[in-house]
Amino acid sequence: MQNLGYTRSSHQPDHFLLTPDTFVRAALPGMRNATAIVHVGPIIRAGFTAYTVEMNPQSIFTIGALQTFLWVLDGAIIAGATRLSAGQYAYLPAGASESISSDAGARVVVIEKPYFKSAAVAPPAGFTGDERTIVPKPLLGDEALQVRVLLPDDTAFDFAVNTMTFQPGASLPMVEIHVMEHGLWMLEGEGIYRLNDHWYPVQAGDFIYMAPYCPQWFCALGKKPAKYLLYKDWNRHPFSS
Ligand code: UGY
Ligand code: MN
Repeated sequence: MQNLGYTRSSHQPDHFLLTPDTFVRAALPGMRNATAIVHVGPIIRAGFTAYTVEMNPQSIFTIGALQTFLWVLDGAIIAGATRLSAGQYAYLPAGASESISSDAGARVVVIEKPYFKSAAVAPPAGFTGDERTIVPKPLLGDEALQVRVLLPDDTAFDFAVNTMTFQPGASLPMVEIHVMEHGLWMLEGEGIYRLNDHWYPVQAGDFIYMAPYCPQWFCALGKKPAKYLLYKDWNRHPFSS
């Protein structure tokens, strides 16, 4: 499968777009019969790791050394006593070691981040959730752009994970430039992502990393909604690092 050296993937100093044709799979320590596609991590000075684990019914891996967020892309996983399927998710605090298996195969997003304590609040406890139970909120009053906030709006959490759903033609209301970094999984649909001075066609299956202060803007194209899962660091003073 070669395409004369062409790919939509692009690696720039303050962002990258990774498309599935360039994904490279390798097991991480502790994984059995599973592989990981590591999208981003501390090697490029990101403050978090983001990877997708591909599982079959014999797969098992352990998470929880760092605080961890899991999102099931498809299939189903078993985390402790809980079965989670597509659109369901889990938050684990640092040290809550958990074995993840799958009875039917799955693809699961894993986000890990060192927890930055705040003197004002106790660290959060672990929990599981289901995106379908989250009431969406229009972004700045735009009904065509709905945000679902997956972690509680609580300063105990030092990061946020949201889904954002854009009707065709809907866009971010401004070019954002901010201190937070992002990891982004395109879940559905397609559109144009502006990252710094590049405009990329993007679609479901793509991953995007945005470094702090990377100019960013998105507009959904096509005939059905575009949706992405978005990580950002949050709720901490800039000296917390
Ligand atoms: O929350 C955010 O920073 C979000 N609006 N950014 C984005 O979608 N690129
Ligand atoms: Mn943003």
